[in-house]
Amino acid sequence: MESSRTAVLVKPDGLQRGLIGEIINRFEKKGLKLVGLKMLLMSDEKLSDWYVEHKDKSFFGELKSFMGSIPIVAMAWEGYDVVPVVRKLVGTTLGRAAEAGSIRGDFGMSQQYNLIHASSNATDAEREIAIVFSKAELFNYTNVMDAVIYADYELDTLKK
Ligand code: FUP
Repeated sequence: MESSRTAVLVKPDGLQRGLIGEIINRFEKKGLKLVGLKMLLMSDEKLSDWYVEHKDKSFFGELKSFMGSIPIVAMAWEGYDVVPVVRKLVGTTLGRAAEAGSIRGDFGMSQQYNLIHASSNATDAEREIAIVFSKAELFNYTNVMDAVIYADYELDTLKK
């Protein structure tokens, strides 16, 4: 896999818990590049698109109502293999079972209140980024730190 983008949402519980800075800090320290950042209240329509894979599940309505209860913070991150890298930093769905060292593992106890969303795969990432960001809200720039984060042969892949 090469350089790509992934979508992250800090959910209402993450905002209430004061974890925005901590979460951004972890992704920055890992060596990922922030290419989009905004705060928004997710509409029911956006949430229905976002969680389309869960539309027939019993928890769909409750999940949407939780996610639309107060604003969330949306981010787009870029990097080599960024989708699986971010999923690993986020941890598995159930906070109380998530790996220590992951965001959910370090800060969460719940299934629904699991603080953060991260795209599952490249197709979902593209779809999710388009739900919350316009083209003008996504940025292309050179991260000078990439020169010490990646080896030359990895940088060559990133530039393609
Ligand atoms: P994840 O990919 O880890 O974010 O988790 P899923 O796509 O499996 O689930 C999406 C969201 O639905 C999770 F953040 C938690 C929530 N959920 C519930 O609220 N109740 C359930 O029974 C299962 C999932």
